[in-house]
Amino acid sequence: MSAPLRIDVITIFPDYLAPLGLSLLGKAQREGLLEVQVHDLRDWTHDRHRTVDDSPYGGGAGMVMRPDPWGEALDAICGSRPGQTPHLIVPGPGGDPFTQEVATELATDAGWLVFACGRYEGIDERVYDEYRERYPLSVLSLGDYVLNGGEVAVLAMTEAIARLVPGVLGNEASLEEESHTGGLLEYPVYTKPPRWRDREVPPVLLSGHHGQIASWRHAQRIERTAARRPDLMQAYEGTSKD
Ligand code: JDK
Repeated sequence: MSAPLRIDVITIFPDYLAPLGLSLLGKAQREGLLEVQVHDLRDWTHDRHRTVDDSPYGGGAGMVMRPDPWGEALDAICGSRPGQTPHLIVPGPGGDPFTQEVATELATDAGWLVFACGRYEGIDERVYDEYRERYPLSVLSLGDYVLNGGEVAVLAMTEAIARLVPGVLGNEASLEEESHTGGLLEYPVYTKPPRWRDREVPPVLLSGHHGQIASWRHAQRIERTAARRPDLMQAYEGTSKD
């Protein structure tokens, strides 16, 4: 067995990350395929109120995370494994898009990921400047909407990355099939009963004609992609697969 994927998360809301211990990711941790450690940023403050934020220089609404607790936390955590280098990931609404391709790269290339969860209006820019010089650092966005902090983004990214680690999904055939998606949306799926509230399963799926089933599914994928994702459809037509 290969070395486990190691994930550290730094947050002011450690309880927010509790779901990482559930379901498939919890099982992967118990099986030693994955190691997740969640850290409270306030453990690296020194004042009575464990302050992590202050008002923005230059004015404006809201608060900004101070660089000093982040510096101490990142030095301690990123330096905790001699001879190993983490890939730092900071979720942010202005980051590069987090895509399946990025998930695959992070699951494959990096053995150690450190996620830094901002809150308020974000983290003092000097933290990015400092740690970009020391480690590979990616600012990544889940999508074009504004969350209240990085925690939900870390849950989504961690799930997308960890399920790509060999042995975590528990069904390598599903991943195999996923890697052949070829830029189209998925076909609809059905199971028993064959009639539910007067709604029939498409008869071709009950026919046993594997060739016809495959072409019906392909046609469904084209139809859905054209209707819902013109961006993907254009790219697909560009590849001249059809
Ligand atoms: C991390 C703090 C909240 C609120 C400023 C941004 C344009 C200016 C940050 N995909 C995605 N969406 N949201 C996040 C994310 C939000 C975060 C943090 C990740 C840390 N916040 C926040 C407001 C602003 N505002 C939109 C105008 C910045 C990731």
